[in-house]
This record gives sequence, structure tokens and C-alpha cells, in this order.
Amino acid sequence: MSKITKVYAREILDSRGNPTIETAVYYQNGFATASVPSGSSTGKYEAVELRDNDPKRFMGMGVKTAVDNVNKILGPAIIGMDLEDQFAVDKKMIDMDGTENKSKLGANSILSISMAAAKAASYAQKIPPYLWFNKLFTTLGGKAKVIIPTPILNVINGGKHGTGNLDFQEFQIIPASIKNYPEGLKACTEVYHAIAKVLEYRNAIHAIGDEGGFAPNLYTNLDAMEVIIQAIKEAGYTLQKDIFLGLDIAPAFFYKSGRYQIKDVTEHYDADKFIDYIQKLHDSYHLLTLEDPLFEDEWDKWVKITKQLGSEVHIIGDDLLVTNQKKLQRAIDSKACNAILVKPNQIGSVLETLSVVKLAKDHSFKTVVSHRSGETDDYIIADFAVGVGSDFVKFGAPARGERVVKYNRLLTISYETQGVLL
Ligand code: 2PG
Ligand code: MG
Repeated sequence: MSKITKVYAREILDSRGNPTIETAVYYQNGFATASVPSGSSTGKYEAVELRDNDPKRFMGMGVKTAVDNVNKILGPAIIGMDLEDQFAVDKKMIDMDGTENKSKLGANSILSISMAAAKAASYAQKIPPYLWFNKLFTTLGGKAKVIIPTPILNVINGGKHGTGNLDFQEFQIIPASIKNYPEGLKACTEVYHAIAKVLEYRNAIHAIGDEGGFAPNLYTNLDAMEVIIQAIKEAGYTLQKDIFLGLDIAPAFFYKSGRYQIKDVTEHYDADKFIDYIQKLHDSYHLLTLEDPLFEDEWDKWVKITKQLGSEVHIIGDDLLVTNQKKLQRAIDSKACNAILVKPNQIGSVLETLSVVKLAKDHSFKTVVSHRSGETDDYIIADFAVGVGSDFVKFGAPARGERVVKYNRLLTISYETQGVLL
């Protein structure tokens, strides 16, 4: 047993230059830190990320209140607790907050301690964090093999993460799951570089968006799909053999007055017509994954699209489910989707994130452990994903430090689990 001896938080910056929280959890012989990411295309029902809203600091984006909540309220309350009793530590903090959405003490405050505690517990036991997450998951009754998930790489950034002229948020490539992880990552990275060349050739600006993917000045979503297909060919790979396509539609960006308003067509679609449009898109591009195809409140229409496409495509609920067990249960009961995006900061603790993954797996939902668009250089979600045996991970493009640190962590784990020491 290792006792928690000290907890200390501070304000740091995320990849967008906004403040976020980093917390160190100490035990007798050491400490570990964890930092919390932040979304921009957030789901309406996510747990609350506490911001100071003080216009004099960081345009209101400061997190000093969250830092104080750790240093003055949550930290002191868990000192002396057993570091290896993650669930007791998490439950204590959840109870202290006492709200459904962590609006009192903040999901960012609670998660920063929760993740740092998990990391510290693995250090204390001299095992890698992914093995510790695996043990925690098994203790909850979950079944998971320690495997490297298949990466979903976001190579073209539109919607809120791009420059604004592509409606869909993420245009993704996914290596075939038969490829081992280093091979798959290599193939997707080569395609990423080929996209830059294709965009250059087309005279399209190829600046980088929030998640490291290109944010080109193309005008239609279909143009972006075609650019990727050309790049796959030019990099020497075959679509649907080596590389598959995925999308995060994230319609909150273009869903206005109850209509889906995309630039590809002049008509403003209702949900039924938008489903027809997506069906055609799938007929042409054979999507492997489709995240948030519809707005998060149109549950009935989610049921319809899953009935229509769910046997061929992983229909992933992100803003729909916000890593929330109750919402996931509703999706399981109503068959509103068949896969879940898992973002620890949407719910705010390791315990609740593990529980969501368990519920998903118990009902054969695919899982995708995901970063946020505002990230830090913390790699811990890579270990989490391996530990729970997630089917997929989504960490952005194979570029920018805060994204590659997670892909590189998976490389380290994949060598380590094959017995190759670095
Ligand atoms: C998403 C995420 C991550 P954000 O919608 O899936 O890619 O974006 O972190 O801005 O919510
Ligand atoms: Mg999403």
C-alpha cells in the first residue's frame, strides 16, 4: 500500500494556448503528474470544465478556481488515502462534488487528480500504466486483452477545428487492422505527407488545423474526400485494402434552425434527407467509421441511421453520449449507435471512464479512446486505451507534439509488449 502524501495543482497551457490544469500526486517514494485536455466542439451534456470567466486573465479562460479546488479542497481530503485504491479516491471526489455534471468542483479538477493518482499508483508498483489500467478494469469486472488499438488519424480538419470552409470536422484515415501498429502508423503518416503534396498541386492552402491535420481552402466536403483518396494512391497504398476512411461529421457546426446546412448542396436538409445524403456518401466512399453523423438531440434519427448503416459502419456516439453511462445505456436500449467515443474529461474521473468502457464492451459496442482538440503533452490516454483493450484510438494527425506523444507512446508499448526493450 502507498499512501497519498501530497497533491499539488497548477495552471499550464494547452496546445491552443489556453490555460489548463496539471496536478501532481505524491506518495512516500515519488509522484506523478497528469494534465487535462479541453474540447472546442463540445457536447452540450459534457461534465463541466471549470473556467474562471475573469476577463482580465486569458480572456476568461483561466483555471485558477479549478487549481484552488484541487489545492484547497479535493487534495487535502484525499491525503492519507491508499493510492492503489483508485475507486475509493474517485468516489470520494465524486461525492464531495455531489452534482450530476461536476459543476461544483469541476470535471477538470477531479480528473487531473484521478489520472495523476492512476499514474502514480503504477509507478509505486513499478508497472507500466497500461498494466495498472488493465488491472483496474479487470477489478471492475471488465474483460480486456492488452492490445494496441487501431489508430484513427484525423488528416483534414474542418468544422470548428479548421479554417471554416469545410463543414465536416474530421476526415480520417484508418489502417487495416491486420497491419501491426508500427506498420499502420507508417502507412498513415506517408499518406499524411502525400496529402500535403496533393494540396500543393491543387494550389490549396495547406495550413494546419487544431488537431494537426491540414485545414485547406477546399470548398466541399467531397473535395476533401477526393484529396485523401488521391493521396492514398500516390503514397502507394490501396483504399479499402491498406487504408480505410472515416468521418467525424460533428454537425453542431452547421446544424442551424433544425436543418443540416452544408456547402455541398444548396438545399437545407432535414434529418431524413441528411441521412440519404450520408447513405450516398457511404455508397461512394465505403466508410469504416462514422462519428456523430447527426445532431446530439435527434435520438430517433440516430436509431434510423444505425438501422440503415450499422451493419456496415461503426456509428460512433461522441456528443451524443459524452462518455456518460446513462446516455450509453439509452443508446444500447434504443440501438441509437453501435460504438462510443471515450473521452475521460467528458465525464471527469478514471472510475467513471472505466465503467463506461465496461458497459460498452458488455454490449458489444466498439470503443474509441479519444484526445480533445486542445491537448497537452500527456500521453496517459494511450496507456488507458491499451489497458482496457479499446478497439480504436483517435489522437489526431501524425504531427504536432501533443498528438505524436500519444502515437509514440503506443509505439513504445508495442515494442515493450513484444519484449523489445528501448
Ligand atoms: C471530437 C473532438 C476530438 P473536441 O469532436 O471528436 O477530436 O473534438 O475536442 O473539440 O470536442
Ligand atoms: Mg467528435
